[in-house]
Amino acid sequence: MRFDVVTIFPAMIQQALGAGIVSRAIERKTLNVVVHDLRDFTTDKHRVVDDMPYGGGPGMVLKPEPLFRALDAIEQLEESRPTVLLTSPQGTLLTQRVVERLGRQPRLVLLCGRYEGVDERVRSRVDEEISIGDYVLSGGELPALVIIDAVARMVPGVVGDEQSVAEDSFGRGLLDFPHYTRPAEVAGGTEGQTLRVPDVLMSGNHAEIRRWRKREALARTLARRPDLLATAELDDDERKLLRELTTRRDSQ
Ligand code: 9D3
Repeated sequence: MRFDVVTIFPAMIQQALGAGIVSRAIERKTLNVVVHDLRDFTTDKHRVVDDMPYGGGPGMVLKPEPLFRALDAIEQLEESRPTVLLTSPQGTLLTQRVVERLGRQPRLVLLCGRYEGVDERVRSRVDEEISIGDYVLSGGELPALVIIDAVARMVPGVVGDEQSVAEDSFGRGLLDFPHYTRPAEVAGGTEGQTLRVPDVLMSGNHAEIRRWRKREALARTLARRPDLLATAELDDDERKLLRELTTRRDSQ
């Protein structure tokens, strides 16, 4: 899969792509990420990418021509027409469902917004606007990195363990169960308490462990993100466990 990123902070993207799972996939050529400096597509001496808003008001707006020139250049680079995304607070909220849909595209162009936004006419070349959540960021670079990370994980071979991608609890719409590693007992709780690993995880009874994990994942989802249960894909066993969790009056 190929990503082309257009930004006024290319170093911010390059730096973040230099470490981690995505970096390894780029080295293996499973992924290709090309970062383009928007200023390289200006034609004036001062490489100006922004200007004041027509109609007045605070802040600056990204000018349309450098973005159009960048898109023209990127579209020339390969045969197929890429899907063009614009990071924007007005966009479709990024969810795992959206991530899976984007992961089926062979080529994505990410235009990183900045300042108060981009000239509205740029949207005539954009297939979809994406927001990563309802909070205010300084620009679209971190959202672009979030999109690349999440979407790249959908590409076969990017994450070493295909099983873990398939089983990722979020993929089925539930929160994760609790995880433990050695030692079985550790000091460091509040008031000098020793903290233990639940016995079931050391029992070697894999059927029981599976059931405990299902119950914990459901209990957590119920407590923290009950909204997810409306759309989660539950098997018969999980539906039964959930009924038990919701009808138990003595819980908490
Ligand atoms: C006063 C109106 N603001 C829009 C909600 C102005 C504004 C805030 C932040 C305009 C641009 C930005 C910069 N943010 C992004 O470009 C952005 C973003 C975000 O702020 N939050 C979540 N996802 C995204 S994707 C791009």
